[in-house]
Amino acid sequence: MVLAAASRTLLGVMCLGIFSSPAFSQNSPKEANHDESKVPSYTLPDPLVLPDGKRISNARQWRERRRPAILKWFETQVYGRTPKRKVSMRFELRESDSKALGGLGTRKQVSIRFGKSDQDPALELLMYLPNRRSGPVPVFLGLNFSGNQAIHPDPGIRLSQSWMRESKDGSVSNHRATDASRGVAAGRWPVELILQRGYGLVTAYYGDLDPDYDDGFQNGVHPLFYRPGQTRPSADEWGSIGAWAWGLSRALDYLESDSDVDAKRVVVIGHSRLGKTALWAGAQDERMAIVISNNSGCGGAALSRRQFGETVHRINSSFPHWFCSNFKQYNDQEEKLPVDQHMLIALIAPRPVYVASASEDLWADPRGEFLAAKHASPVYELLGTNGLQASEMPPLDQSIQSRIGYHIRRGKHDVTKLDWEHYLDFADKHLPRARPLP
Ligand code: GTR
Repeated sequence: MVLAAASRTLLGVMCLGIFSSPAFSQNSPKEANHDESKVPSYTLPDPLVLPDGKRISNARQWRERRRPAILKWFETQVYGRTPKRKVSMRFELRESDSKALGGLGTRKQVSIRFGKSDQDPALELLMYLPNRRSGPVPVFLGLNFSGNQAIHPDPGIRLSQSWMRESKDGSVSNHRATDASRGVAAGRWPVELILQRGYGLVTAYYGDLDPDYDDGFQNGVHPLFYRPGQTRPSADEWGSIGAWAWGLSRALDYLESDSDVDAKRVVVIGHSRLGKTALWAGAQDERMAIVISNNSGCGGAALSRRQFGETVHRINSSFPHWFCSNFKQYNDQEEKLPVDQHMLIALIAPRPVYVASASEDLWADPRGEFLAAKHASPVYELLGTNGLQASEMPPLDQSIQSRIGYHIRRGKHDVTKLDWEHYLDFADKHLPRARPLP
């Protein structure tokens, strides 16, 4: 049984010499498997066992020995190291309206400008804060796929000026968003509901940080960090997911300076590739209070070793720029990965984390997402809280609200109102109490 097999310890793989002659798989990825009976038997690395076989038995050992080692594996083998160096950053309030959405909220738009020149990239934040508030508010913070103007038809939202993938419906023309894109993604962002529940929403277009195509990292924020003579990240340095996650941390830097926001109660959320990004951001940046992964799949919440739906080889072929180059060593060799994605979730411990799947989203391996959440739980328990309190996947649409939350929604790869309702309940339950509303 997978659960039993998965709880065994992987020894030997941690031995450093194992990658001395990496066998890169150059051929095209195998046909995707969507048949549970064809999932290979696999053994997961145990997050609580050191490479020398010693068991981690207290929070201090986790904190000082095991956690840094796991983080380092993800940095050097999966997403790539995020530069530690700081770049210059300026915050500019571009616009605000205290009577947005018929008076329900305040809209603010803030540019975070990186680097010294106006040609350098900027992250354009769109914020809605509930007007019914009694002090700094908790917020949901998430990147969006199609520009801020796509998340709501509110005509006050500034139209994104960043590069976007061409689209046939007229919402993008010459790689720039048009007015036709206003509100096209509104179904994924129930702004009014979020405000009515007492939370703010902060979002930004992910392409502001790094346009989502493989250009050898010549645009976006990567070049800001190149050493003299460097022209692209080295094999263990960040790819696009790393840059998007870095941007979430810079948004949080801004939020720490905004007295309308309670920066200790920021819930980071992302869907799909941006769900991978949210998990990686929350693993690295412990200021993020809660992390929510919506249908994040391969390289997100799903266990790589199951090879169900999208695989490491497939994702590295379709999106060669998302992860670090070292990750390609594991194409068709998932068993050689020193980590698996349950350990990414464990890096967030003991902070609350929520993993959500969708029943028709087999590409993202719902069961693999559930199992990763489950196998992160021993770390939560070691740290004195609960993990995912379920031994089997719950019925469709029902939410488990333990310290690791989980649901599998009926339907497709998407973010819906039902997902948000569960996330809002989760935030209500796990964030330190907000002040009562006036
Ligand atoms: C798919 C990709 C997934 C997921 C998704 C998305 O094409 O295979 O890993 O990230 O895109 O982000 O929409």
